[in-house]
Amino acid sequence: LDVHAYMAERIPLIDAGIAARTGDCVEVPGALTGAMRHLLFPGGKRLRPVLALAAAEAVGGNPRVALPMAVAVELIHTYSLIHDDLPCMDDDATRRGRPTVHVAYGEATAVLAGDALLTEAFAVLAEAGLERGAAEASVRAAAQLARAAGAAGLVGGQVDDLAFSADDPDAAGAASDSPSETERLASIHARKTAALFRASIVGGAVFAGASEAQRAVLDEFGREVGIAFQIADDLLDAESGEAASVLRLQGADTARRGAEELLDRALERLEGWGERAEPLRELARFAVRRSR
Ligand code: GRG
Repeated sequence: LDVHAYMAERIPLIDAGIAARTGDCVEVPGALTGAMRHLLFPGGKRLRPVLALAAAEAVGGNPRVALPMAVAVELIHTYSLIHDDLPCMDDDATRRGRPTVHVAYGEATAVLAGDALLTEAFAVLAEAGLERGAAEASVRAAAQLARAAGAAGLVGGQVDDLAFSADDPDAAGAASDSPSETERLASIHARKTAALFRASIVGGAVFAGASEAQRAVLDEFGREVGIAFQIADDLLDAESGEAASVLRLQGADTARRGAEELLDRALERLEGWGERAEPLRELARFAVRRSR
């Protein structure tokens, strides 16, 4: 399976789904719509939404049924990037070679565009439940996504990461029994990055009717692939001369080996899932071994 061809085939469906939720609308101020779409079109790799569709396939479903999950997760991912770039966070002027949202639209509109994308993600899931009679899947997917995005997931991971990057153990709530630096970073990766991978994959499969056992396997698979992806991302940052938190704790070779071990473990979990899980396996390999 050619993973690039697979992605090229699926991304137009995802893009159409995102465009349908973020188009011009008389009730929405034009500048807000522009700010919401700024990082969505052109977008990034669309890795999380493609994973959602592949997870639906892996449990025998039509990938299209997972489209609400794919759209919701990309909206959340995009909101997190907009807020991460803000002056009060990473203070980045460019992302993917273009001005960040606050540079293009002003800080207040960037904050509000993030808020609107976060809210819209849950509207997508709730409405999918109403429109398709997929109420249970929609509630289950929304619950997982809310946990992944909230205080115990993305937001909490970001809080701890800001403290970690500032190297301020007190701000991270360090106590005499505080975890080692390695555990601290692993926990940040698990919440800041892997939680959203888990939600994409489990949520996509949920819309295709995944069983409890399948959901449990995919949850672990998503966790391992998500952490390995983050390590690989840190290594790519380091190669391009940026600060990489993982390299504060271990050498690049050790980190690379760790990512490969996580990937192997994740792939082993899908042994016996057959040909229909091949896109999910290939996407996992791509996430961890890509060159950018
Ligand atoms: C939640 C308030 C709040 C702020 C945002 C989690 C987070 C906090 C920001 C995300 C920024 C970041 C560097 C997260 C780590 C995960 C990561 C490497 C994201 C980049 O993902 P890609 O490579 O991005 O999939 P593209 O550009 O392809 O969409």
